[in-house]
Amino acid sequence: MLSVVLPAGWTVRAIAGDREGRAPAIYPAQVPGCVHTDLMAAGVIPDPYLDGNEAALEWMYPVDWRYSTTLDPADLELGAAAPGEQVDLVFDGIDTIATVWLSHGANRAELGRTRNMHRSYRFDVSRHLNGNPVALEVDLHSATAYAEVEQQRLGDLPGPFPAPYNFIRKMACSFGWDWGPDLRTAGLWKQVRLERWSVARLARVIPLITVDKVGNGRVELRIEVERLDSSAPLMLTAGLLGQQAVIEVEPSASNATLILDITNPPIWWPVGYGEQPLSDLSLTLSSDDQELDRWQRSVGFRNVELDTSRDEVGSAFTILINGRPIFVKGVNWIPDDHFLTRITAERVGRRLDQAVGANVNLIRVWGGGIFESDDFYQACDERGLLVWQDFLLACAAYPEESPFWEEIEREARENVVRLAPHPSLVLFNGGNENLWGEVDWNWRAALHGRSWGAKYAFELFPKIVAELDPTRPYSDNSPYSPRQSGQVVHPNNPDHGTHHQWEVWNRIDYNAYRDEIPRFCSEFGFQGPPAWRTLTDWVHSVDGGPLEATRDPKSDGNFLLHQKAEDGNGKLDRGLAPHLGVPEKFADWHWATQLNQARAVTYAIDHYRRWWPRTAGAIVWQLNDCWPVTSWAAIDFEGWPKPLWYAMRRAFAPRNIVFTTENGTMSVALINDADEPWHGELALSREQLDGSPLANVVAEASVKPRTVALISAPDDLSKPQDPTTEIVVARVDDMTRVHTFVEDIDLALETTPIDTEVVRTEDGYAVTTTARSLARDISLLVDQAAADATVDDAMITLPAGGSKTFRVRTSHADLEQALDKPPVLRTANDLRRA
Ligand code: BMA
Repeated sequence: MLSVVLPAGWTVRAIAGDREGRAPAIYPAQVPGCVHTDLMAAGVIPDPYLDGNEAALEWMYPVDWRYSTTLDPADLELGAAAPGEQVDLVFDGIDTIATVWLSHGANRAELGRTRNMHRSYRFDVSRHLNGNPVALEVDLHSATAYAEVEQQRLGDLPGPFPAPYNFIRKMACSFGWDWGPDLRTAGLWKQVRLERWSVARLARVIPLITVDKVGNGRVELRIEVERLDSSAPLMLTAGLLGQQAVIEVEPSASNATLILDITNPPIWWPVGYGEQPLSDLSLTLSSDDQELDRWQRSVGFRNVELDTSRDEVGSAFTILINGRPIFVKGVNWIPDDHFLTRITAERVGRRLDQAVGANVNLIRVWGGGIFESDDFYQACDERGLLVWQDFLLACAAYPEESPFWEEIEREARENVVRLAPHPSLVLFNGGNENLWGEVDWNWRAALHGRSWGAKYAFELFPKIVAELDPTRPYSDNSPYSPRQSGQVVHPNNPDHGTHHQWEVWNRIDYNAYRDEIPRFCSEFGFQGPPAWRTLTDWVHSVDGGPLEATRDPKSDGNFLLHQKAEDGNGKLDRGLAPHLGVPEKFADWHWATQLNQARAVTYAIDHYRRWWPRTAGAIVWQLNDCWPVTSWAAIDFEGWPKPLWYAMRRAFAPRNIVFTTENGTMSVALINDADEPWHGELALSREQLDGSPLANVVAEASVKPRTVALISAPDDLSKPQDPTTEIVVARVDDMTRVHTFVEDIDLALETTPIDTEVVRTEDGYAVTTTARSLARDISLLVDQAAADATVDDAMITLPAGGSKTFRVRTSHADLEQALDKPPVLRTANDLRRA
């Protein structure tokens, strides 16, 4: 097999629908790439992420585009197909509705049509290659026009947004989301290759990897070959960890199974449980000692189970790896850039490092995005990040009619096979909020008896997983209640399976997180704006000036364009009011909303962890952003961690101390998610904000590995004389946690409770803060000091007398004056004067 990636030399032009002639010329194009990034590079359109540009690009929705290049056999070292050979033109991904043409002079031949971004396409082009250059054209028809025609033809189906994203197999959030721009890209978003082969090639390789109870590994390789010569003898040879297995493929057969039994292979564990050993698994296809094709992946040995059994509460949802139940500390993942082809392996690696850095052990690839790149899953394998993969249905009813049924089947099959080698992948899930939508969002009336697409979740996907990859568990949807015989349970019932908690954020205060004990909360979250630098670099006021200089930045049109949630700013303010109040000044509001986001989300995480093993997972909505926006993300589009990231890191740390009040009794939960027992002394003190002691108690703390211990506080600790001036402080080892009896707005907080010392260090500064009185959530918003600055911690609460040194790294030597005051150094206290 000779495989050549098509070289540069592509162009793009509008061929229809450009009503005002905005893209009149032929422009250089990148493959992989898209129209938006090409036209941006050519200076035809402005950066869609900047200011109000997104809205000004709607003219692109109805346009048809043509991508062209020349297949020159001389450049491609391919020549013409010899007798007995085949040359295939392979598109790994086309976005989306395309007709592919090859032309010799005036002779134009249609190779085929495509209508699914989530799969690849292969065309036999042997008869078109005669040694002379040939023109390749890919005509991309407007995704909007296609989807609207399908919507008309089949009748509308309910969904959360007006755009008809459910009538085309294209990334749902291409059409905008409540955190994403509506740009509707078109392009060749993955590699295009020519593959020249003879006799046979590997058409499909599925490695099914399991480990038995005593630790022996098995690799079952299910192989399918495509033959040109049905009688040729074919040999398959697999190798792994020094072992080999060989099998002959019967003449005219196209399937074979190879087994490699490996005694005591190194075992792959999720991060926090052990190492992530990976080994190279190789497979060659040969005939008469001549190698025809080769396949190679790095794989790992581990087992996965999903426990959804009935119990006294309802139905569990617990992931077990190598027999060990795991508390999932998860984040939901969306595409890391709306322009997918800019998401380099390096960018993915950085983002996943940030996930691991926040003590996350699972990433959920959400169904409104894509099946991610091979780089993504490989990076998860290497880091021990478990992956939960949604099939790509999100928040809407989907047609079951042709061609959607066939396309969804093809994309599911292709991706289940593609992802099979990755030890990180531990769950396939049938879609996001479809089951829930049908029951709760008035879909039934709109559906008039039609299905919402239930057959995908209940029949097609589980059948495909069972057939192609029975080593991985499947769940019907998120949220869902595992189906038990004779039982009808609401899909979002917290006692059963997975649960999404969106009442908080949309309607009620975050204190309500603790009113329920879900078995597994796979979505919950709270918004906050991006880092100040990201916001002000990307969003200027509609009159062109700095955002913060306008009279009312929160009502500015550009600021609102970068806030996609329904009544998002209203919800932010209503979320702030009972806790921190709503500051007047924009800079204070920005800090307060970031702070409230961090507090709200970690308030939920603390609660979910306290209830382990009844609650077996918490997946925060959301880790990342796809453009500069106010959203639920912990890390903004530019990669700046928001205060939530630091707070989440602490809340997800292997060990944590959580205050909880249940049935009027205050307790301290000691959470030990580590393999070693936790022995220590829990020191509790009730004290004044200025540190004056009121009551003390010391208790022995002994917490078994992977368990939670509850220690109830005696009355003289938990009952304040004056809740507005008193707190309870818990200390174990070097950990300190503070409980307040009232919200900040009612707490007699000092507005300037800390002394600060800034000292220059080799690579930046050491900023030491010492509290004279309770100082809440001390944070250095270092993006506001320098573009290259980082800080090692944030969201630190110090009781009076406490001290903390923050390490700031930067190349700038003139930040002394900036680091000890707002807008860089902030506390929750300073909002009391805002
Ligand atoms: C859930 C998610 C996303 C959405 C988020 C925030 O519905 O599945 O669709 O972005 O809530 O509203």
